[in-house]
Amino acid sequence: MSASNLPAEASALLGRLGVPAGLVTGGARPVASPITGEVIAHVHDAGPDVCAKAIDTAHAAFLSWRSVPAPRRGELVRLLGEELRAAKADLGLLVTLEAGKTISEGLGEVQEMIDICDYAVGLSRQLFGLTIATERPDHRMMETWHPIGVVGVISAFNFPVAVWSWNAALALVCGDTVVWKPSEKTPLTALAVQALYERAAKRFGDAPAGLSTVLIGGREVGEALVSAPRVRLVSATGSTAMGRAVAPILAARFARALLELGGNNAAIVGPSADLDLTLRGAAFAAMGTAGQRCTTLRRLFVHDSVYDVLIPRLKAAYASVRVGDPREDGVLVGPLIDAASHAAMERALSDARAEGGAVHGGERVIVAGQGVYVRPALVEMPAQTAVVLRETFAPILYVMRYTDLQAAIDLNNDAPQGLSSSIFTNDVREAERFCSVTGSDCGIANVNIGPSGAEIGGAFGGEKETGGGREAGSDSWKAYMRRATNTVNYGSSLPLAQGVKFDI
Ligand code: UN1
Repeated sequence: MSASNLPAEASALLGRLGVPAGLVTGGARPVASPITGEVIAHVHDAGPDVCAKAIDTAHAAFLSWRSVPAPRRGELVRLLGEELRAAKADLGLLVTLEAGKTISEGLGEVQEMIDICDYAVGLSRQLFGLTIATERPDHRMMETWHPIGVVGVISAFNFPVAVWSWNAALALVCGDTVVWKPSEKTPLTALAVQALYERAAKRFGDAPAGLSTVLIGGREVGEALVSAPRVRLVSATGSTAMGRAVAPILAARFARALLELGGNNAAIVGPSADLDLTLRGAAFAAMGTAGQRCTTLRRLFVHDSVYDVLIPRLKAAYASVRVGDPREDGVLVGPLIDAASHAAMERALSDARAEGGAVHGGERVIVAGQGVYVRPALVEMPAQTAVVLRETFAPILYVMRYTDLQAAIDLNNDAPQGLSSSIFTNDVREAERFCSVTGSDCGIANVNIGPSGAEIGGAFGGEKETGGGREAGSDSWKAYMRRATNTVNYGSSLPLAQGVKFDI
């Protein structure tokens, strides 16, 4: 572990990123870095009054922002993208300090923010609806997309800044305003992003106050957002348990929910797979980000004919991958976020043993203060038992043999969640089968790449207990707008639809 002074490093970064010192000192909420467990800042929780005021201000901002032409709204997001480009190194390093990602992954996360800003700028000139053939003469039917209102964003520790940007960049060009509750584990990166947003807003000139706000705090802040009548859409990323708490409250008040919940992602390795490529793809997807992505590869089904070639090589990669301080060159696996996550990993490994699994790795390897470092675990399972079907947010890969492709696809689909999935194969029939109607039931189904590391151009999200939401690219923007169907009569008679007569 390299010698360093994390609190000083964090405070220098926060200063460079423009976060006022008063926001990160003197508060009641300590913020620990998973690198050593050291407390690196103390932030202030937003009380109920601050939350209520932020939502009111966001609503007032919406009333003017909705009338700003969308391409002009895009200009604000363009400026935000510029600020992110200029601050990429500092913000990426802050992600490393606060979330424990490797330097490359911290930078990658900020790059994902830049990408979505670019995407949203283009989108700001493409928010179009359809014109539809009408059955009535001298009529025109069309649809118009309008801003929806205040969007609440609840994000998780593992993508502490990118998830906000997927939502905020789209919401802002769509004419909405944004109130963000980041994970209580990662408030510093959120405050830094807010500072960058404020720089962009200042350069923009006439952005209404409260267009984008961050509220630091625990569960009560999330509850304030979810239950506020003025928050018309809540985009929430986190556990399925969190989604189960959030969804009924939104449903009861007919607000929109965009849920990005658990994932228990699988990959199938067919007999024809390129095993070099599979090895790298599986290793990154399973061990990258210390197994703490929603899209992390957690289940690997390997065809009997290649199992004894691939798995020894994968085990060797597990045994040799460098675990350690995520700031060090060559380290590919950083710390777990906290001791609770380590406890969950230990429980899962013990259950796996009890269910007949052979565990390779998984032991705690470095003790750096309170920092929790583990060697990723590869677990050979005799079958898809209960523990395999349970998402454990830690670097555990369950490996199983299969002989029949459809049986492997069924196993892929047996998980209660449906986020991401992959097949490694050079057989076009297998690849197409996997992507077809009888293939993977997940929101993401890949061929010859792992299930993680999606780019922003596609819609991101999944089915079943993953929550069904889609964010980022494709037509995900529609979740942030309301659709009006307009029928315009430019004639002088009034023919009724379906031939109904009503002559007075
Ligand atoms: C998440 O883990 O919450 O596809 C999102 C990926 C990233 C996003 C992960 N682009 O792995």
